[in-house]
Amino acid sequence: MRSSVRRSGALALALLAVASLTAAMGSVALAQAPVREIKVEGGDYYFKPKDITVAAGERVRIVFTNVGPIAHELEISRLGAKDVKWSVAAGVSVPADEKKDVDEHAARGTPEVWLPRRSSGTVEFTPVNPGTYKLECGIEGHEEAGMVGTFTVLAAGQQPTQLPRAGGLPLAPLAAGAAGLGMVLALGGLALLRRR
Ligand SMILES: [Cu+2]
Repeated sequence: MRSSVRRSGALALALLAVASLTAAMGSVALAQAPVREIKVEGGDYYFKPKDITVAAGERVRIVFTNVGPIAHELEISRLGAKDVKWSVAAGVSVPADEKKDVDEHAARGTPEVWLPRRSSGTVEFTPVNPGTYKLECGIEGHEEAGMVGTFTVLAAGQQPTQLPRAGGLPLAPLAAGAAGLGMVLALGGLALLRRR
């Protein structure tokens, strides 16, 4: 009897240890929720893809590559996104007036990146307002020549189907599962301790 009590106590402690570890793994996975990375190629005068769909509230990173022989922009007008951050690849120089313009757009929640010929850059942001917006190149005459598309924001939690998430693994359900398992294990451990 006595040794079985001791054994169940040890088991309970082991369960609690595994429980907290599992729950911790779950929260780490949640904290590192994947960014939806979308690669867009631009040239004279197109975007490929030209129609993009994401969900409100998810972090989006557009990697824009200008393969053309002249400068191009990628801009999502009136999106009202949160935390817009843009950058260009190392060694790519952006004229001061263009940089100022892109910075001003970012401050207003309009994602934009300006690129000289044959270069690449990124713009990262969190869309919050569902709707369909214009994806365009703001350089004069380019939209009319074909550098235009759509950027659709679905309601939060809706899953765009045409694009895989970066990494391809549905991390959020896995994380929730780990956290749930951690809770079950913790309850089991506590129940065992109480029985002593
Ligand atoms: Cu252009």
